[in-house]
Amino acid sequence: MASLSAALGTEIVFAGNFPTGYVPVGLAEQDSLKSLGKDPALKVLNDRPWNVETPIHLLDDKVTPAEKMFVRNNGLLPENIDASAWTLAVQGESVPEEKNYTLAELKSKFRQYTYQLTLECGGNGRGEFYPPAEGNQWGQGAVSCALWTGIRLSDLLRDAGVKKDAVYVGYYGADAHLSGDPKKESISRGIPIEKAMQEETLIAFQMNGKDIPLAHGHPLRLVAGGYPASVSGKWLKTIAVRNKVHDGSKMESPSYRVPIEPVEPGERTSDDNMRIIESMPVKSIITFPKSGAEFPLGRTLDIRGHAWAGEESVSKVSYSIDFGVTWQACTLEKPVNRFAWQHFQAQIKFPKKGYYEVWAMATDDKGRSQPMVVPGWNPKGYLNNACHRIAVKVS
Ligand SMILES: Nc1nc2c(c(=O)[nH]1)N[C@H]1C(S)=C(S)[C@@H](COP(=O)(O)O)O[C@H]1N2
Ligand SMILES: [Mo]
Repeated sequence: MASLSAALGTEIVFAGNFPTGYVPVGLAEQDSLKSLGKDPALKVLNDRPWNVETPIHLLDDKVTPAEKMFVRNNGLLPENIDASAWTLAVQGESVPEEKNYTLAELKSKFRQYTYQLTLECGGNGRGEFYPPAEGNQWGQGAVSCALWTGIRLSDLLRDAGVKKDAVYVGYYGADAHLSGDPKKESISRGIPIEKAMQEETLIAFQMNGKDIPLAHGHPLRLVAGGYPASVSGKWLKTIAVRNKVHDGSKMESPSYRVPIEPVEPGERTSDDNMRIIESMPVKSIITFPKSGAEFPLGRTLDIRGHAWAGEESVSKVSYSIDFGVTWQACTLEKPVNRFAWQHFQAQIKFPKKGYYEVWAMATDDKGRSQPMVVPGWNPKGYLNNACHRIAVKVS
């Protein structure tokens, strides 16, 4: 009992009431975060499958470190991965014949590239929809922007040969379905052939200069920035070049689809009124200070954060301290490469003591801005890009 208290950093007040062998929830969460290589301040939304969210103030780094990267699994984390025996198959109707590559071949045969790529879960922000949409109730922390190193998917496809009728590229990973049934896929999504052919679409084997961590797809992962992160298949085993829209698990409606014509909150809609999400919408987060910051009147507050806009770039970020009535421009950096998030900052002076909120609003290069309120309700709660806001107390 003393060691449990020590591990929790405080006395367990009703420890005498424990059933034998009981593991306090507080410790179980710490242990699981540690086993995933995560910062103990990340939030476990679900442990079967693993869904772990990053508090926004921990996304302050320009390049998201592994220990602060959110985890979104649909199935079971693969075990006993042997990278030295790993192979990738390229198959499907639109290749002349199936071709297999060892991981070592992929690394030696093709040129390697490194890009910083924003990966945002399509359901990021779901928790703000009302009535609640089914699924993990994410806050706004299911986003990352790490450095990914690998080969271009386009180089691999050219090597394997792609027929003229190719329209889509699907992935299959090594993670088992939650039921353990080997005939079921946990998730098998994909991207249009044009997205597959983009320079920045990678078959990656490194993240932030090291082997990809297990939770993020070791030893091989498809990475396609700007699209919902669900298309970036982890533990990649197979690439399927399809002559029709890929039909793997979670490609069907309503998964990763949104209504074409708006629907009443809480209402279902027909499958013909649903489209597959491609580019993610414009969005921004204030990563410093942490919401709830308090500081003395007369000082300026330096805020900073990141903004991204799916396949577009961000042209402007503004902030408001008066609940959206007036807006001032932030300083905005260019992305290090296409599909990387952009950093913004501003120095804010407050007129008097009291409670404020700082709101941030990004605009993409097509002139589209983030909405101040939660956007169109949809059955699965995707694409909530409402302005992020933090509380500030000037005393
Ligand atoms: N094989 C496989 N790939 C996957 C998933 C999965 O469950 N299995 N989840 C997808 C979803 S929905 C998201 S949001 C991202 C999460 O990436 P991360 O866990 O590396 O942050 O991985 C995607 N790739
Ligand atoms: Mo996701």
